[in-house]
Amino acid sequence: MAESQLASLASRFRGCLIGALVGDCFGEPFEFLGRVTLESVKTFVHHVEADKSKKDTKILHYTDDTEMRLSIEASLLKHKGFNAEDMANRFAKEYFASKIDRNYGAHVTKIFSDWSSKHMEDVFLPASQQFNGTGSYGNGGGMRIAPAALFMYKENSHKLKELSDKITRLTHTHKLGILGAYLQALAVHLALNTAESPFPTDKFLQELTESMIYHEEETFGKYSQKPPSDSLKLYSQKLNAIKEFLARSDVEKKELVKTLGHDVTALGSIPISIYAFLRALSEINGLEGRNPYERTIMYAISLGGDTDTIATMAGAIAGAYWGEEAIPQKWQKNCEGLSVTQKHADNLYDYVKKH
Ligand code: AR6
Ligand code: MG
Repeated sequence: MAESQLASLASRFRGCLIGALVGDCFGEPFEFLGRVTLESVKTFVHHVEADKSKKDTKILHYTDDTEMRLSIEASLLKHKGFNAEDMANRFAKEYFASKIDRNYGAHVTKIFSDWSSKHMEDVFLPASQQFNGTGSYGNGGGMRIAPAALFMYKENSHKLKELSDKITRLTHTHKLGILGAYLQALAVHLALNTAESPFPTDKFLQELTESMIYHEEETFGKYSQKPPSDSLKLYSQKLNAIKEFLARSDVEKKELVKTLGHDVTALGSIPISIYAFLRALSEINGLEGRNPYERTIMYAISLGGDTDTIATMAGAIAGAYWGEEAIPQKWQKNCEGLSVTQKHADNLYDYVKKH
């Protein structure tokens, strides 16, 4: 696909969800490995792209990021909107039914047990009791939120936030967990709605930053919860740092990770995912001949840390802009869950077209 040619909306719906799936499956083998380099990611990708007849080419499994995303899609489609009990049931059912270790966050599974073992009058209660009542600020809200942006394609950002917040609060009630999921949802929503080429980076960052400043003031002015200690405590500050990094050509991985993070927290992973998408709009040394979607995934994984989740979030944004055609067939075919992901993307597209 020529980089200047924009994909159709149907292709972008597929691109977003398949883009997220591939990021999760490709990122999983690298999750919290001590030393991840661009070279090791390239070796892995070459292996995936090698002839399938080779015995050692295995299907790549998805993790909790995708398992929960699929439940959100199925629930939104079934109920034509948010239904808390149904979504919670699906989250728990998939977790307990899975024969594969999907590598869930250490605390979130307690919520699934609470839903299953107690008669829950209020499905939001167990999440609010996590971490001594402060709630989780893990990146579990952001990792799975892309379908909310598709579902709200025609709606404004306030409606998107309402849906994103409800979905996130089922498991994450800390303000940073909720705000981070919304930031990721908004990034996907803006990418999906961007009809300009080349991609308008400054406008995109400005819209994200303005929205974060607005909601951060609203949130931290009203509530007593304080952000965890970190050098940059707010999403808007990290978005400003992204702008500065993009203006420079000499940014080392160490500096990026120190400033933006690459861990399991929402604040420590959603900004670097957005950065990976934006950085990959331009050529990257060592990734010559790769298209911007491929660059996004390979570069995101090379940043290390929580690689499956960072690559899934970056991949959802990239796929929503570049469309399905930008994702190599060989990459797609090696991922578990491709056909259900395609079906959900098509059904969400049909739903949005009719409503
Ligand atoms: N205080 C201290 N630590 C916290 C807090 C808090 N309030 N909130 C989160 N953490 P969890 P998730 C830390 O269990 O967000 C998978 O690998 C704590 O170390 O709510 O759904 C996925 O692929 C906690 O164990 O789950 C994602 O990468 C961790 O954040 C990630 O895990 C995760 O929070 C998603 O995890
Ligand atoms: Mg992860």
